[in-house]
Amino acid sequence: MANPDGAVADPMAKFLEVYSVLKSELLNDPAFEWTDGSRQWVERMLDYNVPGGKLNRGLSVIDSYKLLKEGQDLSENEVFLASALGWCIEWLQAYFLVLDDIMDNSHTRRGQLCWFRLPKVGMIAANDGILLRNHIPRILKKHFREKPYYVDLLDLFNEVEFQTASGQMIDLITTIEGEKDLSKYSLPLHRRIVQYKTAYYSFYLPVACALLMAGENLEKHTLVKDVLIDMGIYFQVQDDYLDCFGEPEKIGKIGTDIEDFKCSWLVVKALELCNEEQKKTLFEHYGKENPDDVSKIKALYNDLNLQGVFAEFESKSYEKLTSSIESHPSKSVQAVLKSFLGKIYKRQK
Ligand code: GPP
Ligand code: MG
Ligand code: MG
Ligand code: MG
Repeated sequence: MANPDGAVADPMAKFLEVYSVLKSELLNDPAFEWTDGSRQWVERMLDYNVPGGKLNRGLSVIDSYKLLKEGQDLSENEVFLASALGWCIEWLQAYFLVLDDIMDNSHTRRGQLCWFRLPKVGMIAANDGILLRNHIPRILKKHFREKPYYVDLLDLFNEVEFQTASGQMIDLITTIEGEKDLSKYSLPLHRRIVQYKTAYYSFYLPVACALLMAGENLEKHTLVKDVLIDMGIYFQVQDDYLDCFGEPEKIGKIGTDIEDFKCSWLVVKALELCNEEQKKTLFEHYGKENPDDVSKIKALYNDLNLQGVFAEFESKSYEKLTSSIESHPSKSVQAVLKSFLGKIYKRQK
C-alpha cells in the first residue's frame, strides 16, 4: 500500500520489503561462488519456507520494540533493524519446521506440501534446514556487527536454539519404537517438552531481541521471561489441541500427533480422565498409523469431552497469565505482554 509520495504505510508490506532485502543479500553472499542454479534453488527454498506463516513471531519484535520505546517515533533504521531481527526468528522457525516435518512424518504445512515432500526436494531438505540456520548469523553479522549488543544477540540465538533442540529431543525420544509406554506420559513431562521445544523460541526470543535493541540487560528481566515461558506453554497446548480438533484448512497442516505417539496435552488429559475400559482403548490404539486406530482415539477424546476440558483450561490460563502480567511494575512491559496474549487467546490457527 503506497502513499502518494511512495512511502509504504502498511506495516506488513514494510516487513515483507525487508524480507526481499535480506533475501537478495543472502543470494549475493560474497562468501560463495554462486551459479544460476544454486541461486535459484536457494531463492525457491526461501520463498517456500520462510514468509508463508502468520509471521507473529517476527512482527512481535517490532511491536515489542515500539512499546518499549513508549510511543517515541522510530527512525527508518530502527524499523529496519527490528524487522531484520524479526526475520531472523522467522528464519529460525523455517529451519525448525523443515526439519520437524521430516521427523514427524508430516504431510502439509502452511496449506502446502511439506518441503521434503516435493519430489525434487526429498532429503535435500535436511541440508536446506542447515542452510536456513546458517543464514541467521550471516544476517546478524551484516546488520548488527557494530552494535554494542551484537555478542548478546549471537549468544541469545545460540542459547534458544540449544533449548529448542533439547526440547525436540525429549519430544522424540518419548516415541521410540519398541519403547512406547503411555504410562510414562504426565503433565510434568508434557510441560518440560513444550517449555523447551516451543516457548523459548516462540515467545521469549522475540521480546528478548526487542529488549537487547532497546539497550536492556536480559538478566534484569527474569519476570518477563517467566511470563513468556508460561504463555509459550499455553500456546503449545493450543497447538496440541488444534492438531486433533482444528480445521486443516485453517491451521494449514494435517495433525499427526496420535499416529506419532506424541506426548500431547490431549493424551495426557485423556489418561487423567479415563476409566479402566477407556484406558485399555488408549493403550491399544494410540500411536498407530492405521486410520481405524486413530478414529478410536478421536472418539474417546470426544467421549471424555476434551473440547470442554480444553475450553476450561484456555479461560483459566488467560486469567492466570493476565494476573501475572498485571503484577509487573512497568506499564510498557505490561503492554508488550498483553498484546502478545491478545494475539493468541482463542486462536483457531
Ligand atoms: C513444535 O512441535 C516444535 C517445533 C517446531 C520445534 C522443532 C525443533 C527442532 C530442533 C527441529 P510440533 O511438532 O507440535 O509442531 P507442528 O504441530 O507445527 O508440527
Ligand atoms: Mg514435532
Ligand atoms: Mg510437527
Ligand atoms: Mg503440533
